[in-house]
Amino acid sequence: MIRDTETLNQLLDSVNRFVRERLVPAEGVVSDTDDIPEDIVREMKDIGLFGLTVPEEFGGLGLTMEEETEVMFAMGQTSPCFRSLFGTTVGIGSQGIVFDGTPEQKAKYLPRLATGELIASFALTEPEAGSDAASLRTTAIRDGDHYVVNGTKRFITNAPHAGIFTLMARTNPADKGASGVSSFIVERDTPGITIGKPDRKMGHRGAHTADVIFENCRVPATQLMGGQEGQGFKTAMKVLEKGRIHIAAICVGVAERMLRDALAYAMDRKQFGQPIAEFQLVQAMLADSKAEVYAARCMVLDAARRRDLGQNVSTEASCCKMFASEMCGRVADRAVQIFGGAGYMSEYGIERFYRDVRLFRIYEGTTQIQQIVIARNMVREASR
Ligand code: COS
Repeated sequence: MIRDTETLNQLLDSVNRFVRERLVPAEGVVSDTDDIPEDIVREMKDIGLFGLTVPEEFGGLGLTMEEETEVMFAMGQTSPCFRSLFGTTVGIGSQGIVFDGTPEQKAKYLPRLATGELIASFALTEPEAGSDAASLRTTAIRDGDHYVVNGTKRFITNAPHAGIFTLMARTNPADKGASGVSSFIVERDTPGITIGKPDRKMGHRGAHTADVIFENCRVPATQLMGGQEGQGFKTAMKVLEKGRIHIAAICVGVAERMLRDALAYAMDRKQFGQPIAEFQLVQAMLADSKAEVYAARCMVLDAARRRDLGQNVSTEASCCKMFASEMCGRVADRAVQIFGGAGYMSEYGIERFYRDVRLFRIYEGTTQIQQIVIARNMVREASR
C-alpha cells in the first residue's frame, strides 16, 4: 500500500541519489577497510534510513510493507553491507518491540532507534540452534525482579555496534519447545555481556557479526517483551516473516545492479570482432536473468501488498525469500560468467557481489527452511 505517492517518491529520490553519489563510489574502500565511514553513517541517519519502519508517533517514517519494499529495491543497487548497518535496526532488531512491546517499552526505545542513536540486534541463533530455532539453550531464570541470563548467541549482525539486543531465551527450562522461550530487550551495558571478536566472513565486509555471551547477566523484569513469558518464539517468527519480504526485496535490487553491470560490460567488451552482447549464448544469460529478476520483483510487491491488506503471508513471504535469494545467486553466477576472466578479478567488483549474495540463501531462514514453511502451510491448508 502506498499512502502518498509524492512523499514516497521524494524519499526514493533521496535514497537513489545517496546510493548513486555516496555509496556506489565507496564500495571498494568499504570492502578494503571492512568499515563504513562515519560520514556515510551520519547521512544514513539524516535521510531517515534507521527509522523507516518505526511508527510515525515514535519519530519514524512508519513505512508500509510496499513502501519499505520500494526503498529496499533502491538500496539493493549497491553493496548489501550498507543495508546491513541500518537493516537490523529497521528489521529484525526493532520489529519485535513494534509488534509486541509494552507501551512503555515502545516509548523508551523506538524514538532512539528511529534516529539511529541506538542500534538494535536480533539475538536468536546459537552455536547449537540455527534452523531449529526453538531448540535454543540460552536461559533466562527469574530471580526476584530480574531474570538471570546465561548462554551464547552466534553470528549476531551488528553485535559490535548494538545498543540493545532483542534476545530470545528460555524462561522455562522444563519446556524444551517453542513455548518455553521468551523475548527480552537487553541493553548492551548490562553487566555480564561480552561481545566476541568480529567474525571473518566470505563477504559483506563493512557489516560486522560476532558472538554475544551472557554470563549471569541480570536483566530487569521490565525488559521482558510485552511483559509476557512464553511468547518469545512467536515474536521471533513474526519478525522473521516480515524480514523475509525485506530481504527478498534487497535480493531483487542487488540482482538488478549485477545485471546492469553485466549488460554494460557485454556491450563494451569485444571478442571475435563484435561486442559479446551480440552473441546469442551471452544473450541467453542476459534474458534468463532479466525474466527472473522481473518475476521476483512482481512476487515481492504482491506479497508486500497482501501483507499491507492484513492477509496472512507466511507462505508468500517464504516463497519470496526462497525464490528471490536463489534467483540472485543465479544472476550473480551469470554476471561473473559474462565478465569472463575479469569477473574473477577484484578490481571489477562483480566477484565481491558474487560472494556477498551467497548469504541471502542462508540468513533469516535458509532456502530449505523456506521450503519447509511453504510445504507445511500447503499441507495444513489442504487438510482443513
Ligand atoms: N507468525 C506467528 N506465529 C508463528 C509463526 C509466524 N510466522 N510461525 C510459527 N508460529 C508459531 C506457531 O503457530 C506455533 O505456536 P502454537 O504452538 O501456539 O501453535 C509456534 O510458533 C511454534 O511453531 P512451529 O511448531 O512451526 O515451530 P518449529 O519448531 O516446528 O519451527 C521453523 C518452525 C522451522 C519454521 C522455525 O524454527 C524457523 O523459522 N527456523 C528458521 C529460523 C531462522 O530463520 N533463523 C535465522 C536466524 S535470524 S538471521
